[in-house]
Amino acid sequence: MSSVRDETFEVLRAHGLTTVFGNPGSNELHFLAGLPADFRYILGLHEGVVVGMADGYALATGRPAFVNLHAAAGTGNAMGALANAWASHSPLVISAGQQVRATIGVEPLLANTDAAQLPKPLVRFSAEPASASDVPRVMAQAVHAATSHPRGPVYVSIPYDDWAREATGESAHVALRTVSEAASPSAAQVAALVDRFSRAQNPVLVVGEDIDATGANDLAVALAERLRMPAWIAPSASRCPFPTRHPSFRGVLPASVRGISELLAGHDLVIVAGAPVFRYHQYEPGEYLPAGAELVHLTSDADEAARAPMGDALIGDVRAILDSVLATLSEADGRSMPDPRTIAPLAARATDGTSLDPAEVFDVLNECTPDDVIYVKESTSTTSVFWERIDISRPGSYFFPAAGGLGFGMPAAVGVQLAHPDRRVVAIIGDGSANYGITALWSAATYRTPVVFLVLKNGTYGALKSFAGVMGVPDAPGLDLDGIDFCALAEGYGVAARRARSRDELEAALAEALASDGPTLIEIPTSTTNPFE
Ligand code: TZD
Ligand code: CA
Repeated sequence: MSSVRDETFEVLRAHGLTTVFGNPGSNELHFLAGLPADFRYILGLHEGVVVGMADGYALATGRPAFVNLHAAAGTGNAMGALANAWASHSPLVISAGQQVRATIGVEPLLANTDAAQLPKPLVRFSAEPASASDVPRVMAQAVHAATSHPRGPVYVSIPYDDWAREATGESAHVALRTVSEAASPSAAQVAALVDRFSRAQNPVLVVGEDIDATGANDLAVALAERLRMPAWIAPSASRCPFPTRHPSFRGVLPASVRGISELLAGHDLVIVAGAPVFRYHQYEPGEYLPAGAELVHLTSDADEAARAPMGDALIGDVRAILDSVLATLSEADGRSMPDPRTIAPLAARATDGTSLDPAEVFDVLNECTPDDVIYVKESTSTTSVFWERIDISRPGSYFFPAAGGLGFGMPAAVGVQLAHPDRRVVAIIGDGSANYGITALWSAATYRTPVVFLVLKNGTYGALKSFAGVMGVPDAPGLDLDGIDFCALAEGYGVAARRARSRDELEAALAEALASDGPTLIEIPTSTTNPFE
């Protein structure tokens, strides 16, 4: 007779969920003890790191990732990471241990009181099964909820005395069933889009993370070329859905209402594909759209469609919609391709040999990293200069925290590297951001994931200083963090470390790091840049 635990493993196996990202406690030991040989456990030393690694893994594979957290305290530690996973539609199947069923009511140590409520509203589904025998089915329900569009994290709390209980023996049905989707647009919807796109005199394309997530990057390029229009990445970009050296590419839109309408002035049609409309940040009110412009929004997320303040939305598989439109859309007559951007040569600056300009760091990366490098970035003040300079042309090559929650970068880099052992991951991390996920270094060392961690050390929360200027509040305390030795921290966690104060030192350190089969941290003293310039 099989146990609830055996049948739950069958469900996880059926969905390829044999990697467990976790941090254990007494409630989880019954589940983990004697983990089947076809499963592997990836330990993170803090739950934000556990979920960040799983997020990177899910984003890079395009498949669900399985997480095992410790009850309420562990789930609480993971909430910041869940905010990012929610915004990036990451299919994370999160399980959490719970105290023995009969004791939860009297709240013993490490009971998860009102467990299903705890992770809301950052999960698409949350439950504690009503009985032990229902655990395998609820786990399957969670997987299907996580992977159906718009996809996202889900949560299941399991009392630890459930695992050894006798199963119903009916879980085979649960493990074997599939749930698939058919979200192609109708012929009439495609014809309406084609008509609208063809009538536009001066259209512009805005593409978002779901273009990259569905591998529709080539279709976005084809659409831009067909209509000979400029292309922007939607604000607060968490992925790179458009090749940055394509003649149509203009950059990432600013994350403010006024900033966007000013930049898009003169366009009569804004075509947004695979992004919310829009993920704003700084509050700069104004007109949502420039005068005379209409907006068409293509999205797989019904909530995104519903909450947008302007435009006509079509909900469906964005890749399928673009494919159908391109099948009949004619070339734009009488328009030529936009001129490519010019990338300014490095501003001549007196280098005193003690720090590097972030622009120069990105130029070195363009030169020294392999063509299929994957960047994971969490350095907030360097966003504008990064998008100006970096050369990214392949899908799945860039990840940034989708909700802006710091602590994603270092762990996600480890998860992405685990997902793609054949590609190299370079993590570009601010000296502020590094501290939220620093224990990811231990996981990188332990599982020998050869991530190259670049810590850009400007000694401040640089972006916040710039924000303080924009907001007219210049004297906030707590914006400086001098005196952290990241090389010592890296070595403490078992990661090789170098310091690079000049272009030559950086090139040498990068070459050495890329030749190694283990992780390396390179600390780079950098000058401060303003993301609003
Ligand atoms: N805490 C969390 C979890 N997420 C946040 N986004 C913040 C705090 C606030 N915050 C930002 O939005 S940017 C930033 C903070 C603290 C500064 C990050 O500093 P850094 O990067 O050194 O990583 P820069 O390039 O110096 O800005
Ligand atoms: Ca900094």
